[in-house]
Amino acid sequence: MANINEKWCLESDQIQFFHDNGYLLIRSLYNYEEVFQMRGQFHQLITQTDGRPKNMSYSFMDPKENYEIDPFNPKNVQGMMDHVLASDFWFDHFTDPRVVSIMVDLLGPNIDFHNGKVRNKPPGFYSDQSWHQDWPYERHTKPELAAAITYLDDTGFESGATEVLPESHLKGEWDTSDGYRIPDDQVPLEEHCVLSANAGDVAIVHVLAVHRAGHNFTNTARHAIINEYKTSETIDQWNNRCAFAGLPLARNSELLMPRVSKSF
Ligand SMILES: O=C(O)CCC(=O)C(=O)O
Repeated sequence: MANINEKWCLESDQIQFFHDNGYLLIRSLYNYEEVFQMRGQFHQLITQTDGRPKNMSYSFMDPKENYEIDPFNPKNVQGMMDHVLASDFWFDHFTDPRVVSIMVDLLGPNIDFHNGKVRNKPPGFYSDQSWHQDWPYERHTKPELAAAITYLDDTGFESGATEVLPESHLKGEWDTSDGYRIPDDQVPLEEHCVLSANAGDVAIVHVLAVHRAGHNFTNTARHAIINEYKTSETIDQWNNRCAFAGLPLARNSELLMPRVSKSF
């Protein structure tokens, strides 16, 4: 359990790696007990889908032929928007001092929340979002945003690991086929990197980094939470109406949010 004063400082080589490559995989940010608790809370989130705040939304994946339903995710929940409204636990998750201080290290001293969502890969999940940058989905005056992907399961290549193209964030906005998708032939496959993650790892992805979700060829669902953060200096041009959008989380490198449920 972390308190407001407990910052997580990245090593200088981790900060440099993020600036050079546009992503960073942080191993075991959450320990075994924290992952156990988070998975319990997450199980409630994806099984108790009724009676939630109206602004929260769920999407469900049709069961895939030749794949089993994972009993942990019996409704095949594929995605959620604004899960941060679900409870104090999830509020404390996106305001976790460790994650906010990581964003201070990587983006700058003044950090706001951008939005929160769930991205699952049920058995047989096929990722049709393709290679993309998050930028066209969340335009601002400056590309000073990053996503923190918290993995709740071990997620390897066969099971839908996130894939990234190192250094792609240094090349500005990439051409797309439809405003969002970057054609496969623009992304040199020998250069991309598979982020094989363990439960409790967190990947940070720069808003301009070219990346994609992998497919899940296994009978076990993979679950992840994506919270996004921005500097206070960059101004929303996308019309962000997501829950807690723009909530100030750090100013002059000082963290602002108290713990609510004392879970993180
Ligand atoms: O789920 C993943 O592995 C990546 C998700 C992603 O690319 C996105 O939501 O923009």
